[in-house]
Amino acid sequence: MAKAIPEWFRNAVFYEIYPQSFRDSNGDGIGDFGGIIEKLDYVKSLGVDGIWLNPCFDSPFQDAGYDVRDYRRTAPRYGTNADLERLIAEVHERGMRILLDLVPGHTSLEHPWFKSAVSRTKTRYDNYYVFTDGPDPDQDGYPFISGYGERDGFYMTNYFYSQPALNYGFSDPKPECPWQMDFRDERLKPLREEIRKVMKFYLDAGCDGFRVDMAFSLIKGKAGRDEALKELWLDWSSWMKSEYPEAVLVAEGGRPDLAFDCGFDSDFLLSWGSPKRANRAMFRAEAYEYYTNRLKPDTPRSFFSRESSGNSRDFMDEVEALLAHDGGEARFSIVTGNHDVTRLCRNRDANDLKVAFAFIFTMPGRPFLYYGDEIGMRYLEKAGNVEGSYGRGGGRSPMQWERGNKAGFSDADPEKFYIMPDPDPERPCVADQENDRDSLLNFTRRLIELRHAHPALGAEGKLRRIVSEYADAPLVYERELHDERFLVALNPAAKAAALEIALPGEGAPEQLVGVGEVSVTRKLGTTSVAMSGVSAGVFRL
Ligand code: ISL
Ligand code: CA
Repeated sequence: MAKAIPEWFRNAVFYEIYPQSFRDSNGDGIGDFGGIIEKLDYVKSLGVDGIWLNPCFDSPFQDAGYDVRDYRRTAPRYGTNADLERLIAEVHERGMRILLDLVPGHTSLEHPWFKSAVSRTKTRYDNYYVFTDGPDPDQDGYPFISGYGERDGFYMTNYFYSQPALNYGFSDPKPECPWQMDFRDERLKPLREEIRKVMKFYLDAGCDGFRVDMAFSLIKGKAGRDEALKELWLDWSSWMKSEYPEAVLVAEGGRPDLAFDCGFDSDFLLSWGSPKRANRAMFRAEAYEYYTNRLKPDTPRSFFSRESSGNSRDFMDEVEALLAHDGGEARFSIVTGNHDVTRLCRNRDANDLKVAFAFIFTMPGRPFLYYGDEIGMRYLEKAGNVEGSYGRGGGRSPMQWERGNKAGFSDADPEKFYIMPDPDPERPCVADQENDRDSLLNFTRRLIELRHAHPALGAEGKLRRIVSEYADAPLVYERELHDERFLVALNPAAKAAALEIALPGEGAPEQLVGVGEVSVTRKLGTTSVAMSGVSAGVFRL
């Protein structure tokens, strides 16, 4: 069974920092630990409780660091291990927490384990990766790379060709494929132990847990795979929870129900995890264009769009099912975006974003804010491929702190920046938005502040759906905890909306935050909600 969530995590809000793009402190054009430290007061000013830092480990950077060469050493371009410890200490000094990115599914080709495993000689690392027993034609549909290294066999990849899959075994090994080892095979234990020690290494260095990359990719197979994953993850998670009761694990799994059973404290509600992913995608903030671009043309678009032809019902159905599964603990995370998807800002202006944020920050769970989304940073279509970003580079551009061609990101010549900055001189920046009461930045701060001031609006408040069934109508829900009740009304569509809802009580409730015009009037047992196009309101009942 899953262990309880630590107290600090109960109502936590996170900020995702992509280290190479946040702030460069030594003028080489690449963000670093020192740069993040310089900006921690800003991060704190957002009101967030924790940071998720993307991989910062030694790597040949063929997938921006998701190809680890040495789990125990930070990438020199970000700083030393001691610098990381200093960052952790500075985060703690400000009363925040920090999650590192654990990548247990694969390493880079340059990891010593792989170099040893792929060599001609037999070594203790031979079973660390999935290799065929020779130039075996029966690869059982798995992705293998042939013709690399001296070993008489092919290696399985987990993502790019440069990310060989670590071997946690198969849930349903096939006798005709002897290279498929049973996930309980004793010979696989040393790798599990190594990864446990990597977690211990960083927990001892002070980090507060991990975001776990591709958490459910570890065990291969079809039949019985979920059960095998539970066994694997409960082993690690229960060890972690008993040794480090304050630490948390957040899965990148897209399946919060499975993640709960595995002992994770949360999982991202990602578009790709769900059997109904089209539904998630058309509603979710995170990735809808990314997916709709690949879906059939008649697929409904995101609910959060001005034509608002998507509906919110399927997503809310799924959220309710998840809440039922985890007993109301809401072990899922809705994100504004991440380093893999198009930025939410694409095809939306600041008001559209405010409506979407009003949703994300008043829903159950533990939301994650992707760096730069709080100022509406744009998705750069022309970013090109940088360190294996391929289609994803547009959302990884340098953080825009101030005006000017360097944007306060670095002292280096912008030509030397790690990745292309937004070329538009009118691009949004922190400095401008700090001074504007109505900016997206200050709106985001108010939402996060409200969430903390009123736990009913936060992770574990009860969610009661009032309206979610229409394709082009508002989404209205109530949040409640102890003696506090709030009404949230969202109308992302361009056209105004008016509806009557069943909500006991009299008088006009107090509006705490909003965008556009939303009025709620209650008379003789009927509540009328009138909303302008592109509007949102949070009301105290
Ligand atoms: O990147 C995606 C789409 O372009 C996602 O579907 C991605 O495959 C999925 O989110 C897994 O991503 C994670 O592992 C990858 C790494 O490249 C991603 O950056 C990371 O978030 C391999 O480690
Ligand atoms: Ca630097």
